[in-house]
Amino acid sequence: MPLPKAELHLHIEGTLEPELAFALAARNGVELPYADTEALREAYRFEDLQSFLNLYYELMAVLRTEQDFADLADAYLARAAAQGVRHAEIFFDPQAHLARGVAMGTVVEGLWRALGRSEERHGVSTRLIMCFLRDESAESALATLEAARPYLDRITGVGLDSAEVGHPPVKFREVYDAAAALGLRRVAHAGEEGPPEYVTEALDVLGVERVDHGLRCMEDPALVERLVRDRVPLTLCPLSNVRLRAVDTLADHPLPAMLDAGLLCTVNSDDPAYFGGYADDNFAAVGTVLGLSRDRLRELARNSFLASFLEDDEDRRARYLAEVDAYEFGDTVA
Ligand code: ES4
Ligand code: ZN
Repeated sequence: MPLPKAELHLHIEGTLEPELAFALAARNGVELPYADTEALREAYRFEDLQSFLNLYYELMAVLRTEQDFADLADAYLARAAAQGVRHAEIFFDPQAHLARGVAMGTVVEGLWRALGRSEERHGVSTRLIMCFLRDESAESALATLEAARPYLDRITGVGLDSAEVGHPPVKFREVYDAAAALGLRRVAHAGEEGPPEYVTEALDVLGVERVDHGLRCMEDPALVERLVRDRVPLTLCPLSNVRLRAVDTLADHPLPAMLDAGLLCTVNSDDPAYFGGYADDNFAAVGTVLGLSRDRLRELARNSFLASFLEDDEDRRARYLAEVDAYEFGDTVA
């Protein structure tokens, strides 16, 4: 039985496994430029974030109907449950779908078909976080928030993703102000490929409560001190960092140093279909390769619930934390 955990950095479009991609392509009459799932998997060799994003956006062409989004989310939730995930805060990228003529309602209602049944079916509670694509314009982000208005009862917060360098957080000041005024929680990717200044800007200008990745904060000791003092959670994604070459190898990952520094780190899977592992695969990898102790792994699991947006359900958070505390590790983990 895997350690109970919350997943806080997960792009639902990044859970599209090759088998489901081909099944949906056939169902929707969409041609994929790959002969079969094996040929597609061959394309999963990335140089950097952009080379991954090119494939990520290309494969989304198979997602067309509400049922497609429901099937995608349900497949993820089943896998997540098997990996010990009790609570998932799930990103989606509406602009990538709107641009292909797929309406906001199709995406949100489709995802909700799976999320609404997730507790009963998989024992996983969920939240939805709508991301803006930072390589699109600020006006497009504002229009996306406007398009989401009828669905805001299903959306907990907003995030910021896609190509980071050259698209600083300040570009999205207005839409984050508008999101805050609507009562939405705020997170943003920062310091994945971009500099530590983007992390500072996401905090100061966008008012984010959590930083997605935040890896490069380690280059700025004053920033680390601030993140520790203010208990700002970071949603790290170790296997993603290896595949997108943010670190040379997993053994070089700064997670142990970040924990030693007192940062509130969490471990997540980002785009698990592309990066070689779901939530517990990431935990297992950092446990073995980085030699994290059982206490450290338990701390990471506790952090995931502490950092989750469960303020509207503190009883549930307390139950999850009690489960982490009561967890007994098997013999296979160091
Ligand atoms: C993403 Cl790993 C990562 N970084 C930024 N944007 C993304 N969208 C999907 N995965
Ligand atoms: Zn991400």
